[in-house]
Amino acid sequence: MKLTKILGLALGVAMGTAITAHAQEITLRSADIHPDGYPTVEAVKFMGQLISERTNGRIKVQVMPSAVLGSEKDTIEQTRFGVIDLNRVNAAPFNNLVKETVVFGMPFLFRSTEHMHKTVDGPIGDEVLAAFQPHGMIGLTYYDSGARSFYTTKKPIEKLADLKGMKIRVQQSDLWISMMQAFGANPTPMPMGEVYSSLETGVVDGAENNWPSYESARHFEVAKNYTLTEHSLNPEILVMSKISWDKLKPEDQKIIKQAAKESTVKMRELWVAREKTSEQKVRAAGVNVIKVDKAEFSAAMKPVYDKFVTDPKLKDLLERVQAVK
Ligand code: BDP
Repeated sequence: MKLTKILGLALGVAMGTAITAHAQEITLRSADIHPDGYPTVEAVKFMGQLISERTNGRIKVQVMPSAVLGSEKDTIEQTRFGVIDLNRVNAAPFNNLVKETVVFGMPFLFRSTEHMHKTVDGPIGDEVLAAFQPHGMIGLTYYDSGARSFYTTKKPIEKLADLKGMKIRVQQSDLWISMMQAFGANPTPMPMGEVYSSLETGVVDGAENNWPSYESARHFEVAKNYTLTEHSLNPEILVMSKISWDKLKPEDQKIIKQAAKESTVKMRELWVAREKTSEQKVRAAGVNVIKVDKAEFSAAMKPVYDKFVTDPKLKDLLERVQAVK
């Protein structure tokens, strides 16, 4: 073996798992808790194809779906340490670390999907992506996540008062814990992977999510009442480890950033279709879909805004989001 090859190999090992033995070829591992076929997973695969084409196969993306790399909270840490290169996570598990992400999760903030798209596609979206950098991550792009609504195992939620004292699973975020308290519920934070059995065994009385996650994770089998509160349009965020990013040449960084943005367009098409098929599937399975007076739920959210948007910078960010037409 030539000395240069030995050196190359040693370098590859020293630089971590992402760099393969052939010094020029890079495989970026991307985490997702959703399975193959879910729009977020397929969008990152699509991004990988674009990157591979545009680098003549030098850089590839390998999506590791179904939480094989761990829960979202764990994969965020691994991403910061460069163990995972790319990570597609909902904005909520970033809340405690990257304060700016709190704004997008605020209940009943976005008036519509268009409002959310306009916000994340514009300068505000870029500003929040840039806020990841001091925390060891590069914010690449946003994906849709529809609207989140409640679902319960026994008692259906027909009005705000029904939530009183109910044990509701939430994502691991202080904002989401407070939101559930403001709804009158008893929040139980846990990773997505534990929700099915927690619903089944009665550890929680309910949870909340969009149609595709409710269907894909099969929560509809054990929680058959779906109440259309649509309390948050919190988007998904695709990030890259800053450690992995810094190993790349500026031209390759540009290719990745561009491919990520293009994958958002693809993702939105996949999302619209999946929302429909997921809704049809759970309705066909006999789920009890309940309409509510959303104003009543929204009016209960003032304490959440008072508690989480105190910092003048966040207040300004929130007001700018509200002003997006
Ligand atoms: C789904 C998000 C996923 C979250 C999950 C959850 O796509 O990133 O992990 O909700 O509630 O909608 O944990």
